[in-house]
Amino acid sequence: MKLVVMIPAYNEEESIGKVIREIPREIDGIEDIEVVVINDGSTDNTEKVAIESGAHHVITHKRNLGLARAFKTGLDYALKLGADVIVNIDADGQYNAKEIPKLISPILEGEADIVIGDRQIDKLDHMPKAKKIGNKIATWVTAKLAGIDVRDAQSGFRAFSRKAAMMMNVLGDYTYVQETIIQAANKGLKIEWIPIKFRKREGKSRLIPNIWSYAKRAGMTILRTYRDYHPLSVFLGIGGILLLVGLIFALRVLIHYIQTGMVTPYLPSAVLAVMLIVVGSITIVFGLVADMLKMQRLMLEEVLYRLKEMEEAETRSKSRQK
Ligand SMILES: Nc1nc2c(ncn2[C@@H]2O[C@H](COP(=O)(O)OP(=O)(O)OP(=O)(O)O)[C@@H](O)[C@H]2O)c(=O)[nH]1
Ligand SMILES: [Mg+2]
Repeated sequence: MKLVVMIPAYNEEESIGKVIREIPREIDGIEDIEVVVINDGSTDNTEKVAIESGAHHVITHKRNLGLARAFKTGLDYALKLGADVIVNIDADGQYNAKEIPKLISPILEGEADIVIGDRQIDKLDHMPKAKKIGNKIATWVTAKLAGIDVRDAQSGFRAFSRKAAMMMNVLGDYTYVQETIIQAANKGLKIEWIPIKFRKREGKSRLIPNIWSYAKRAGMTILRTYRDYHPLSVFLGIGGILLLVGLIFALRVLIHYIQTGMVTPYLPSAVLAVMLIVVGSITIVFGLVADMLKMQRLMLEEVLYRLKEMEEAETRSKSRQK
């Protein structure tokens, strides 16, 4: 069994060394452990410190592409290395890598495809109140959209089985955390939650300049992901509401017409009714087309999965021949 620990990092020279040093070098059931740092266009010494601290691979984006893209780079790279289990941990030192054996245990036991560390934010003294509320709302929305039990959607300490990692197609460019949960739920993967420690952040957050910009950008990714998996209900919902409101206006005009034989005083309502009915109907038709596109997407994802499997089998047979 091979474990790859991946660490996306953006200007984390202060903390990345400790994170790497905390990674256990021997774990029961694992023969090989490799550490991959994805240095996302850092302008400090993150790369140098990572190498000096014992990272086996440092992949550098020439410029800052964002956490989600760095996560995708790391996942692809870990799969190319032939990982059986992949752990993602942040570079800011808030998670304790010594908890990796506990995190990967359900995957090694074959009980889960993905394991996510639950920071139990209710119990955290060092997290500001506003951030706690934001975290709770985002977790609740993710749970509703994914339709599964979600304890802490924003946690960056996670383990993936090879199969789960191959199934992830991260499309957002800001954060991957909620998107991967919604995808996993839709693909029928089993997610398990394990309570973990979460330390106070030393230094400023790289990802969250303020809570509103985070909410806006993460919210967009969450909604997009949901739309991609449930286009029919999204467009049918929006179109249905427009159509219903349009019909109510139309009814008002019709009743007046039956009573008086005139439409004129209600002309604005009549125009609005027609507009709403037309836009609502188009939205519903659009939903049907989007549903067909979803089928294409699912098929493409299946093809992508098989391609990754083939690539992986090739890597394994090459490394056996060496
Ligand atoms: N690759 C990459 N990583 C980033 C970027 N921004 C943040 N990160 C990394 O993502 C991890 C989480 O970022 P943080 O800034 O700690 O955000 P957070 O943990 O959600 O929020 P805090 O509670 O403020 O720490 C850290 O390892 C960062 O180095 C980025 O633009 N690119
Ligand atoms: Mg952090």
